[in-house]
Amino acid sequence: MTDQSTDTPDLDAIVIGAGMSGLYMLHRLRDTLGMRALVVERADDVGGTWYWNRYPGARCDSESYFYSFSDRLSEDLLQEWTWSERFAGQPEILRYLQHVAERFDLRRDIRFGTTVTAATWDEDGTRWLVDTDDGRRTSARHLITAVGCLSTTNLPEFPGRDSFAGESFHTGAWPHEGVDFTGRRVAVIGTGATAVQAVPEIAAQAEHVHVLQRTPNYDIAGGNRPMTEQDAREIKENYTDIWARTRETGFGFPYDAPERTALSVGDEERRQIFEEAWQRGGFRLGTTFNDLLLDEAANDTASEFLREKIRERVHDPAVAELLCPSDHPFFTKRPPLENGWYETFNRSNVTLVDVRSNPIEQIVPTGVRTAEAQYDVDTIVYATGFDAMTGTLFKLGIRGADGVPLAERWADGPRTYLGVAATGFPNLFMITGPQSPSVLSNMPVSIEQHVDWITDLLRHLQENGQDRIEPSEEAEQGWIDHHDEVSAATLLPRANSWWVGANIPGKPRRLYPYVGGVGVYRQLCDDVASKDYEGFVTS
Ligand code: N01
Repeated sequence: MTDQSTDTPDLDAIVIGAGMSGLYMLHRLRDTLGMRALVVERADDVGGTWYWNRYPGARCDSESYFYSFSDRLSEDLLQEWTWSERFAGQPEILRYLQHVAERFDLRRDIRFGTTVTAATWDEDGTRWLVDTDDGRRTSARHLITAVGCLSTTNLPEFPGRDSFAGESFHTGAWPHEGVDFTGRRVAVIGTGATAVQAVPEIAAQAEHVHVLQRTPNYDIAGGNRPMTEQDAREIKENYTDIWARTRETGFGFPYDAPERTALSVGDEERRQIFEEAWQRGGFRLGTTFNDLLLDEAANDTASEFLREKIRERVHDPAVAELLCPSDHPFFTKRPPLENGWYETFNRSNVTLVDVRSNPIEQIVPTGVRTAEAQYDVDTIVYATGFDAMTGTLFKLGIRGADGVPLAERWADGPRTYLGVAATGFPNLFMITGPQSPSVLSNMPVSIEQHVDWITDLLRHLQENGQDRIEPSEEAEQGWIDHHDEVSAATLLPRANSWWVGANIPGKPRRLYPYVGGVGVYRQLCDDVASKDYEGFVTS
């Protein structure tokens, strides 16, 4: 039962989530604004996505040296911390975030092991009342969601799912003690970025792995390798330039922005450009030409280059064809980065099962039954993704000024101003919310931009003696129209991706992240701020 008395009546802000965004937000609220703030976190420690996703092979697809806090948090930390690999593994990123929590003494204002069950706007008190599963109600002037974009797991409702007699795991809620696959027969459902990391590791241990694939992806070579002393020295010397680039480019990466179109060069030259980007690894391949996401003919050249790579690497031509995507253009679903994924299908203990033509019908006590066969296994790994962007926001039970739940207000899709605020929900701010660049960017760059922007806005309110702020209907509709227009100019809406909500039955289909680019978005946000927060109504 909820204790209706508030236990800390004079908090300035409640932040939900102690991942990268919640940690930085707390630091800014306390140290920049001198506010009294509390973070509520459902896990028993900091880390967010890096706390939960402990599956074998979990690793970041952004290079470690720019998947971190920038000089905005601490120049000293940047110079002191040395990453061990070009692409950091989950344990190292978690250690980094734990270090940040220690270094800035953040834990004392985080309530761990606590889930928000409701958040109600109190118009008379001009504050949010936040209920948690420990029966407490806590209030604060401002509510800031720092819940991540991929924090509600998607476990498909296969008939008989709970009848399985073996062990089953979702990759996004992996046991802390790990899973020993030695001698086990395993079914992995899904072939997204997570499965692409996990399957090679599982296959190295297990007796046999059946990989159940519905849609093949255009996987890009990861190119992970140890960070050398020279790498680290060069990176640290160049951090000013690196961060400046991440803040200006389309996806928040410090890679050179492409200036050419794919068809402006000859076939041989284009191939060489793709090959060079492929050899260097990571998302560079997506930044080779400036029209890959805009023009189907341009995109086809990259798609075909990647299909050729698959055919070169997978020995069995029939398996190679099954792994070749053909139903969507390159990068209209998030391309996984792979380190040995395709070679895994040359192993004798790995079988690819096409569950597009042969759909999963049922989970049975001994395994997975498809339309054509039954696969008896000891363990099922659900690498089936997330109810992204809105899944967790809706679970918070947020009710705005007119008592309307956020989930109801957004029944036809998210409605935001700049992806950070929403009409009818005063003093609510979403870090990397829907309709902001978020998952179409290197997350830390977008997280820092949002946190810094929210911090400036809160200071503006403090300085002007204002207690309440929300976007006007007109400004919100203007942002939605702009967002939709930019989305429609790209190829992204064509694919059945989680970016458009296609992975969750009944979810409104529209592009959830903003595709206008990190640099453009930053400029738009700065313009709003420079015009006294144009589009917001304050009192
Ligand atoms: O999830 P996904 P993920 N029957 O949704 C399949 C980030 N990430 O966890 O494509 C059969 O991409 C589904 O099939 P289909 C990254 O942004 C980051 O892999 O819908 N199959 C798909 O193959 C990524 O994009 C890092 O046809 C079903 C898979 O399950 C995001 O997380 C590392 C099914 C789900 O793929 C999500 O990746 C890893 C069904 N009923 C992930 N339902 C970093 O680098 C779903 N599938 C930081």
